[in-house]
Amino acid sequence: MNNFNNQYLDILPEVKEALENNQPLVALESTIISHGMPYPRNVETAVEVERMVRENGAIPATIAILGGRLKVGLKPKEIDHLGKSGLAVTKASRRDIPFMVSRKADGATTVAATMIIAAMAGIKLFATGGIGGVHRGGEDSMDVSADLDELSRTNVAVVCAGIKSILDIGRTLEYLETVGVPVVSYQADEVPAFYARSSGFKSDYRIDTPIEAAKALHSKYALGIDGSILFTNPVPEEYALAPDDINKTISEAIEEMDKRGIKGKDTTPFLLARIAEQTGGESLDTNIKLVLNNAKLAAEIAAEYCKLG
Ligand code: PSU
Ligand code: MN
Repeated sequence: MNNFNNQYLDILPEVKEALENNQPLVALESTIISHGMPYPRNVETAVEVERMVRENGAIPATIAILGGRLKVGLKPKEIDHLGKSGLAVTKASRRDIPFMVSRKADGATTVAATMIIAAMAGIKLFATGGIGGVHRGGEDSMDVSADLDELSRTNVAVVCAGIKSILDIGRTLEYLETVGVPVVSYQADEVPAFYARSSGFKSDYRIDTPIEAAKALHSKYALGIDGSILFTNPVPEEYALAPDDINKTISEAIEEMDKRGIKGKDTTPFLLARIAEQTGGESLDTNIKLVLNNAKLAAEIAAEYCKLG
């Protein structure tokens, strides 16, 4: 349901026009800018990702909350502001949106919050790097990202590079099965593990073309089955990190996090920064490449989805 007259939304003219004309659009999140990467590479990446979406036939709409307005499509100045402000901007998930609005505050939107705002605008495809999930030790801490429930209820397909091994991949997949989110891998049989191309876990379905992805999504919504399809897209071979090496780095980062008593929403940003530091920036390079790769696939799926009417 398009709702681009929603009084809380500020939709860039180019995005509005694409919505009105059933042209392909790809939503992009902003937590990845403020909390996922260091400045200035975060801003450079956000700009590059938008370019990648365009080169592959879709209009990008980076989503954030600025001064309490739900922004669908950002101006370069606004992307720069989010990147420069970094951790000073609130990481905003589902629970935070009403407070950012009522306080006229800024929020960098997570996967969950970006999905909500994209759905309000009527955007069907969303590209990111990684989603949240069940954290390691989540069976005790109950640290389960709000992204997972959002995927079960909000009608926006998400293209990501799989489940990062800072998370408990097996439990994350079990949770997604319980809440009815199909996990699909692109040109692969296994769910990729973000930095690495394989996780050892088989996905629910394999697809090999964007048109197959678009058809599955179209069927889901034609049937009135709410929620997302999670398309997992392995990082290109040449940028992938060796699973054993990166898993060792991740385990050490988690140990350090526990020692410092870091919890809740601060865990993911801490781990990403720590891993980038420990790999001498290698993980950051991989992270950027995989996001670009996902932006391309999301644009291709969006283009096919529009053709289905
Ligand atoms: N994974 C990444 N980079 C990120 C995130 C996850 O590789 O920036 C962000 C996304 O915005 C995701 C959020 O929605 O972290 C999940 O945070 P939490 O686990 O606190 O729900
Ligand atoms: Mn959490």
